[in-house]
Amino acid sequence: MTATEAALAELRFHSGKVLVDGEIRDPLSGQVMDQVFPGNGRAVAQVARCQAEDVDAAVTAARRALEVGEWRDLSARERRRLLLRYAGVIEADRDNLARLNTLDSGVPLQMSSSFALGPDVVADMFQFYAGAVDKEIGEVVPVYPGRALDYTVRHPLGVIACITAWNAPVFLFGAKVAPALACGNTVVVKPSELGATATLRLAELALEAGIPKGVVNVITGLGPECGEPLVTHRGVDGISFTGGVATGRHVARLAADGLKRVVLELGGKSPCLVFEDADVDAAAMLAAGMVAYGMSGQGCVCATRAVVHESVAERFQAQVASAMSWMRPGDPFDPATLSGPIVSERQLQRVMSYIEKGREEGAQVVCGGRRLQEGALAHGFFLEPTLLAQVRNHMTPAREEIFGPVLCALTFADDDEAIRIANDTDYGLGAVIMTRDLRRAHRVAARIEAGTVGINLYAVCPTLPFGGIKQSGYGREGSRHALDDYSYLKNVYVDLNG
Ligand code: TXE
Repeated sequence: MTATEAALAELRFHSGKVLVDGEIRDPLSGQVMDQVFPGNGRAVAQVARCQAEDVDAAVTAARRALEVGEWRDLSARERRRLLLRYAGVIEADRDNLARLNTLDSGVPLQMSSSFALGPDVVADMFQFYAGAVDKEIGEVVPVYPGRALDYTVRHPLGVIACITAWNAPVFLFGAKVAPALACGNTVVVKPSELGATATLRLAELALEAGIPKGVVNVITGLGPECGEPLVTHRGVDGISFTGGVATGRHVARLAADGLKRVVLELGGKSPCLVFEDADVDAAAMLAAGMVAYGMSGQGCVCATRAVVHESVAERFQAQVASAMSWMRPGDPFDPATLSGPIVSERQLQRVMSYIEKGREEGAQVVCGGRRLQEGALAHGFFLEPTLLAQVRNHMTPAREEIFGPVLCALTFADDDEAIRIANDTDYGLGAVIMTRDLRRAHRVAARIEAGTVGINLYAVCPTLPFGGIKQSGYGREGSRHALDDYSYLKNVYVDLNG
């Protein structure tokens, strides 16, 4: 029995359901579709195929929950207490949630259980924002010419639509729902149609924690049938979206009609700059790890362009190829597996087409590039981690987000050229600078156009603001800055004359 077969025999989850107004039930549409597990290509669950009527039911429930005030009008102490309790039940369910994250995304269990991506960091997000609830302090503002007192307060936006992608269902739920709830909003979460079991479980845990029904709702389905009616619904006040650029742009356009507040997290083409004084072995390990380990490059902030000083390029490439050779994909439920499959056959074909395009445009495939179909991997969507060398920044694999285990290696001659290549992209999510020279590190960091810059490493932590510029989107997740995206500022003027 494979690790996946053993896990599937044991795992219990909601299949083909929605969670609306505290009730886990069939969709009103009566329609479901298969959820295919990327590790074996088989249907392992069903996903409810919601239509406009389900969207309406979920938004109505969220609006009702907002307006009765059971959540919005709670005292800071009480909301903090419930969010901390929510964090506690997420922690208690961590092993189950990690497995559901693997089931929904194909991300190996080791990564689904890690602090970078798994239930622990989501529990931490709820703790972090629970702590923020009673520290939201307004301002007293000087005002003239009359005698007056003027102060500011923050209010929730209302009902937030949280639309998430398939690559990190548990993490993305926390990144959006924790700050939204902390501000007093209610939410309708729409996870990717590729896998919804973890999202349903997280919403169920909100009920177990004592969060009132209707505050957290989950509907599922396809973008045009379920996502669009959600974005355009009159009862939705704000949208927090993670997904591809084309979809994000479309969502922003639809939201513009209702002038709704939007947060967009749209991925990237992040560079990893390796200077001649860097620890080249560490740089190679980091670069290989970001595309080959764990999510197999299906992470928005993965540095997929290695921009390497020409004097160390050969050594860097050899080390990357060596690291990739032992980061080979395997059964996602095997706790020893470091690297997983691509999420779907369609996405696998897309990734392979980028490798082919790179070859045609003059890149050299140093290692990988082949679909893995041996033994237990036969029916899954597995691809060897791939290093493309001799890549120039105008080539297609260097310009477009591949979202697979493919690293493009480019070279530079001096710092100015490195920065020029790093910034010559439509995206602006992240960048890593590998150097032992602190002055250079800060000098370069100041000139990089990206929402996050890592010097010798990246980290994900609820205390850090995360988000992009340019085509990577706008708004910030994590940190106290996320609270601004889920609330509005009210100014209160008090006349003191008379
Ligand atoms: O994402 P989509 P896909 C990138 C990555 C990937 C590409 C396509 O390059 O190859 O996007 O991935 C919902 N109105 N990223 O097709 O379509 C959809 O149901 C409202 C980067 O999976 O953007 C899902 O819940 N919603 C990214 C969510 O949008 C709509 C993570 C994302 O799906 C909709 C994932 C519509 N018209 C992919 N159409 C990152 N930022 O990390 C779809 N959706």
